[in-house]
Amino acid sequence: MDTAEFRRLWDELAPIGRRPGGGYLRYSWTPADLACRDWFRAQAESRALRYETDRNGNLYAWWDPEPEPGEAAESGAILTGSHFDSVPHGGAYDGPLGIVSAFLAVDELRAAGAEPKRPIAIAAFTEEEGGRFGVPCLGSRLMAGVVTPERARSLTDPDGTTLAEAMRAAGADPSTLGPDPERLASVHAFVELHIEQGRALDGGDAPVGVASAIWPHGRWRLTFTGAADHAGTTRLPDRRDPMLAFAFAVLAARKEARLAGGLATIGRVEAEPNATNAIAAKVTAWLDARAPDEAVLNEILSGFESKVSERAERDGTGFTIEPESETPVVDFDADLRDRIAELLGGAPILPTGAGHDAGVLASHVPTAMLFVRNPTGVSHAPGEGASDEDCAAGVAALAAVLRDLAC
Ligand code: HGY
Ligand code: MN
Ligand code: MN
Repeated sequence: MDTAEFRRLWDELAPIGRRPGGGYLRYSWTPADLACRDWFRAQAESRALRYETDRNGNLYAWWDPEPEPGEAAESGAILTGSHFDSVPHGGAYDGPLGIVSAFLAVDELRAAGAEPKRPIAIAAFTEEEGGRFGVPCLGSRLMAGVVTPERARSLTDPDGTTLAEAMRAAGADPSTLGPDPERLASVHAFVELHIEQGRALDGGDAPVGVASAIWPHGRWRLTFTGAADHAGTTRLPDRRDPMLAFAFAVLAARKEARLAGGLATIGRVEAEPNATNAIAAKVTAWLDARAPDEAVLNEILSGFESKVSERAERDGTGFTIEPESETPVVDFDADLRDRIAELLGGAPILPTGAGHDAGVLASHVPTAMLFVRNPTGVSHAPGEGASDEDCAAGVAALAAVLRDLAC
């Protein structure tokens, strides 16, 4: 795969959803998402790949085998692909790199005259980031039955629009949402290529690594409640200001994570009434916590919850913490992992703290991930990137894996 071919296809998709500052706003079921879906369909159809949308709004481009007369195709599809949606003002590569690379890998296999013995499908999963409706990997979790269609339909975005309303406004039908066991059963293996979200590969010789595991992680909604009042006339002792426990919580999250050896982030907050000259009535924030194992994650959460509860009580304010999504540790299929690492000439094997649809599907089908070197490690931010050379190497690696598994 030469870099010019990668760059040509990459530049076709790159403008969709890009903001003037360089970050991306590709929220599911918005015009940017619909433009990505149109792009996906055009890529599928221009390659005579069978285009399909499943009951949960995930997309597929199928390269179906054409067995010789009297022969039968092997059962079980090899799925690859990733997601289009981004975090607010996220980077260009998180998600789309796996989809663009999959189309180019199919091109490379065809150029080499390869023919699939089993179906190959390129997938684009919806709402992987949870950037609009708050639950990550929603498309794959619905397919796997991990999230109920009722809960999904009622999820709301920051404007209060439900997923069902957003889908209908986009011309999609939310009544079909639900588990798709037959589809899962039809998958022989899933291999997701993704930009590395970290710097483990940087400085090494290998442009592509293979995932071993995804750290256990989750996101929790924090609600701090107090008494709205006048900023200029309410004595300090008379205040029940929820901002105090919120501010304490941000620092407590960091301290508990540091002491326990994990990660904790509070990067999203909403204050009501959000007025300069009024004491807040309510503060809502979200905790993202991750750790190398469940014990450390639980240690962070229990320390955080007890200390913040104590502070809120002292301030005469309310505090609740509710899980929005929790992902147990994911260990990718060891045989598939080792087979791919060997195929790629002894590619480095590394864990990640980032969640992926591959992490959801790993409980149902043999699953692997390829990571393309990210020289800065930056992700979920406009500075995310990888060199065209490494992206082309990722395409070649994915093509080799698809050939090994399907042709
Ligand atoms: O947030 C994550 O871990 C992933 O990038 N969606
Ligand atoms: Mn992401
Ligand atoms: Mn991603």
